[in-house]
This record gives sequence, C-alpha cells and structure tokens, in this order.
Amino acid sequence: MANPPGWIDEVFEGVRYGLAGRVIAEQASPFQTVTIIESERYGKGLLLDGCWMTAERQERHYHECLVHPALCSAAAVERVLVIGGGDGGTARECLRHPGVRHLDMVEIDGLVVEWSQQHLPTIGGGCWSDPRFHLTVGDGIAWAANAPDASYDVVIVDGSDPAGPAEGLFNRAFFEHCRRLLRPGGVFATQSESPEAFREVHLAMVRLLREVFGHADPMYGWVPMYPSGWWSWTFAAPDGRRYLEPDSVRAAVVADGCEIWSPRWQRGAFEAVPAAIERDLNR
Ligand code: PUT
Repeated sequence: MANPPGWIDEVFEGVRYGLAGRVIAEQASPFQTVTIIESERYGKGLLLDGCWMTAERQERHYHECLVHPALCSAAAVERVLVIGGGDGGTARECLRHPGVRHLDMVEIDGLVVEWSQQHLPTIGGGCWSDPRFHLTVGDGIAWAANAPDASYDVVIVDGSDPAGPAEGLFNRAFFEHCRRLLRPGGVFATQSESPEAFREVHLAMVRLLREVFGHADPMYGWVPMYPSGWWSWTFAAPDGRRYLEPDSVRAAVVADGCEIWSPRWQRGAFEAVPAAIERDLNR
C-alpha cells in the first residue's frame, strides 16, 4: 500500500523545512538512508539521511549555479571532474558545454545513482548515456588523492551536508588535492552551505578555500527547499578570481536554457555578500 500523504520535513536546529507529499521509496544504503518522495509543489525529490538534496521542479536553482560560473570561466573545459552529484543534475549542466570532452563523476552511493535514474530521470537528463560521461561508483576523496597532477580543467564538488559520507569533502587535505588536480587556468567549485542555517560551516569553508587556492569567493542565491532557503556556492582558482567573469561566448551557449543562472544574475550573486559575513571573512 502506498504511504499516505503528509508532511516530509528536514528538521534542523529547531526549524522544519517541509513539503506536502508522500514517501515512495526508502532504503538504507551502506552509507546513508536514501528517500524518494513525491510532492505536490516540486514533484519527486530526494533526501539523504533526512536532508533535502533535490527535487524535479527545483533542482535548477542549485545545479545551474554550481556549474556555469566555473564552466564559463576556466581557461579550458575539456576535462571535468564531479565528485558526488549522484542525481546527475551537475553532470547534465556541465555537458551542455560543447567544450567538455570527458567528464568523470565519482559518486560514493550506487543507490543514489540507481534511484535517481529510476525516479528522477529528468534531473540527469541525457547525461547517463552521453559518451563523454564516465561514472565511477566509489570514494571521491580517494579519487582526488590518486588522480595525477593537473589532470582536470574544472573540479566540482556536489556533496551533501558535512555529516555522514560527505564529511571528508570539507577539509584541507581534500581541497589541497583538488587544487593539485587543476590544470593552469583551472577552476574549482563547491556547494558551500547556507550562510544562515550553516553560518559557521560556510565561513570556515570560504576561509579554508582562500588559504588553499589563494583566491576564493562565495556566491549567494536561493534553493527554497534547503534549510533557510538561502544557499551559497564557492569558487576558487590558484591564478586569480577568473570565476567572476563568464566568457561571453560560452555563456551565450547555455544561458538561454537556464532558469536561474545568467551572467547578470551571477554578477549580482557574487556581490550579494551579507554584511556580517563580509566582515567576518575580512577579519
Ligand atoms: N548537493 C546537495 C546539497 C546539500 C543540501 N542540503
């Protein structure tokens, strides 16, 4: 019998972020509890360990903003590494760039991939069958540690929150490997949590990325289903703040198909640093 409709909530520090809907599949993988829901407002969605990850009619808020500032600004985009990203949305947005010739995606949890393909096929779209796309179900931290120096033009971290299997995606050793993997002119991108709900985690990430890469800037936007709805992505590059300026030719290829991201939106989002966060980052 189908689960009855009700409220599905992410509960975080005394606040509930919820959608009306019902659970259609739930299973403990070796790494986490994977839940697929069907909601009235945003369609089918995915939670990991009870935390919102994505939903069919909202994922663009997140994936477009994580991908295009990096793919529009790296010196080249021939080789891309995505760590995490098991729903396929980040890979899908990367593969809209015709300059991408080879994309490695390393996702730790095979159940996330399997259920995203089965229940959320529009999120990955054509990525799963694109000949440029190479999926490894395995440990992205080990992949970053073992890949050769200067083997990617862009490295993107699309992890869950810093607890459970994603914890190791938020530390210095991992970021140092990500920097080592970049070719000259390369760009690094990561989701960097909410400046409101996860303020201290967010600040620590931006500071650490500045130390490791030399240049790093957060960009602020909205993912309404995530805690506080207010989200951030941080971009870093060893050779300067090149991620601030999208290449107009590359941007023109993808911008028309975007719901949120555009070069103009991006300019505002990099400028929209909350005053107190800016003070804290400059201390
Ligand atoms: N990749 C999803 C980001 C985490 C949202 N809580």
